[in-house]
Amino acid sequence: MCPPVDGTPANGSNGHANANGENGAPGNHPGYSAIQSSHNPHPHHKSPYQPVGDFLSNVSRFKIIESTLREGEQFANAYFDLDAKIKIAKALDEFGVDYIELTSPAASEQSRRDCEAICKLGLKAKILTHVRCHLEDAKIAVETGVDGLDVVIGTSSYLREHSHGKDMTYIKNTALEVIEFVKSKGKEIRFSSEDSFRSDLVDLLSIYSAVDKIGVNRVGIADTVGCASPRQVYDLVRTLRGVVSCDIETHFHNDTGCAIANAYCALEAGATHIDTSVLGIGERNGITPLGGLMARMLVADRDYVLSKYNLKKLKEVEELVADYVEVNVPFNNYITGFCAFTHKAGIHAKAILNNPSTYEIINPADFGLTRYVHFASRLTGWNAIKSRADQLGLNMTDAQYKDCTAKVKALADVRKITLDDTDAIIRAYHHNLHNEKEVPLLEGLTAEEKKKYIAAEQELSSEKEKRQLEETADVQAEVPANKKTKTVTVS
Ligand code: HCA
Ligand code: CU
Repeated sequence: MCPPVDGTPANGSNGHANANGENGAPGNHPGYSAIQSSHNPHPHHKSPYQPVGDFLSNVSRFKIIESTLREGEQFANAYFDLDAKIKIAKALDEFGVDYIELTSPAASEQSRRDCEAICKLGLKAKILTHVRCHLEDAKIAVETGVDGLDVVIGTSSYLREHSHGKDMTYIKNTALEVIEFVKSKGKEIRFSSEDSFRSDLVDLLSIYSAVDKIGVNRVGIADTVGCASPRQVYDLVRTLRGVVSCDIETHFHNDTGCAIANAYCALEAGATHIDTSVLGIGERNGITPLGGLMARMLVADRDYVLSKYNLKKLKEVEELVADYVEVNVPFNNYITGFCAFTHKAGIHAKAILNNPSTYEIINPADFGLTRYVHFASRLTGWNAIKSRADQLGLNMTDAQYKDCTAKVKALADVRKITLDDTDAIIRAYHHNLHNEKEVPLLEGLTAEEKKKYIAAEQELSSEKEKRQLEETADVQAEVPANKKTKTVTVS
């Protein structure tokens, strides 16, 4: 089901950042202004984005295993002390993730203490810890109070030869031993193969089938090196779905940019659980990002996503983690990137002002965010200027808006202008319509800029431009003749 982009957006802060990545209030965002849609824009209609609803698909009932506190700890910049881990775990719990995965308690003494402390928080999310497929690690893990263990061992020839050096028989026997042990302690257990996509298919299916038979809760597929394409994912998960009856967890690295698409395809093929991390942080360039997955899944099944996850918390969780790992939220981040809901081209702005769903598949209001229209560029159209003038409480005729827009464009050809500049031009233009004593459209231009502006203005006043303006102008609302021909002096 396609998310209807209906309702007017909340007029709150939306994670916009300036070029330095600092958070900026919307009002400080040069060239942009928050807009409210004028009416309920989106009648519910059948959508081309509807998921393929075959019997295998779990697109409408997936679960999230949130691994910021495990995979995320492998991010180059990450260092989480206990206080940070508690804050992040609580924020993820409020967001509504199903599981929180923690670094192995066998990794260090502090990791073990952190694991115990988080288990004692009494969160709604189940707590997992991620351990090597070793009995000794499993013994430490079951004593920490976790709900379950995610165990993993490398199965590709690369890892068998160059990492742990064990053969498939050893791997299978160890897996069975660890699983029996963890089950005997009443804990949930998942068995996963590292580097699944470069492992031998027969090896994989045979070990998954063996662990399924002894009652493992989930098997895991991991694209450890980020090499898999969505089609390969679909094929492998679908094949596995035919071999095991337990749940299927999937873990996708993003080295080749497929982490979200792969997660989605895995669900279509019958996977049940997706590993994520906040902002995608993890080893190298990370894994499926929580926010990006939410964007994808909201479009696929809005009702399910809204019923389970507190999307309005996304920005807060991301900012928390971004602060701890000392990075900026990327400008083009899913949902929370500063331009994720900003519309610029005149044609887009016009349509968005009429009905946001023309150029938006996601309603920012679902995330407590606001859409923006860029009012200050050579691409700005007269509908945007009309809307901005409206916001400023200034009324003009359509012909006057068009003329004023031409002046904004001319100034934007001279230099980069901001929203404040646009506002100043609109105000001055409006003032000049009603007062004999004209004010300059824009203060503070350099001599060079003034020269360029006058030239641009003259070009605009050329016959061709005039004709275009007049053709589109509202005949009943002519720009006063004395105003049309005037070249406005700029101070
Ligand atoms: C790694 C391990 C892992 C494990 C994934 C899983 C991977 O850091 O190499 O447990 O399913 O990517 O293979 O994160
Ligand atoms: Cu990983």
